[in-house]
Amino acid sequence: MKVYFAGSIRGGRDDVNFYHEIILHLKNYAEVLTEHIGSTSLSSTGENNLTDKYIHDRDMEWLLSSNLVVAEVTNASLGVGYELGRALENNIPVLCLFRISSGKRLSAMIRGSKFEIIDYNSIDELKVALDNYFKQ
Ligand code: 6K6
Repeated sequence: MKVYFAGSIRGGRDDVNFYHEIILHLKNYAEVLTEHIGSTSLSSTGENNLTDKYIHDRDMEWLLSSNLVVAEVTNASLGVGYELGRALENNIPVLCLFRISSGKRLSAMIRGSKFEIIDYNSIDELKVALDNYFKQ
């Protein structure tokens, strides 16, 4: 099982510690193709020597090779929204994770779509929900 984990990068890195915890938990169930999303050394503005075209093409290749896309969608991100649309277009199942305790409201384009969504308050609560999801 290959999971493509999506989380905000240039949309803002405030939730990086959540991404890190979620990726660690997902690794109990699957190979996570995008572990770097949870790395605190990857900032929204950080120097990197990869071109945007290289990042897009590499990430699309990974996404299209995955069995499941898991996206933490609390922090809005254009890139994550794009990835969710591409997953839908290619019939790849999507699981969205939204932290309701953030006080934010999830975009109607995500909440109103046919994506499966887990609303959670804490990482511990989310881990239990993910365990139930993968036991299905
Ligand atoms: C480092 C600093 C700035 O940019 C980087 C390297 N960029 C990326 N590296 C890997 N994946 C990326 C990068 N930029 C976007 N993505 C993909 O889009 C990831 O898979 C994320 O799920 C999503 C984040 O999009 P934005 O719009 O928040 O950047």
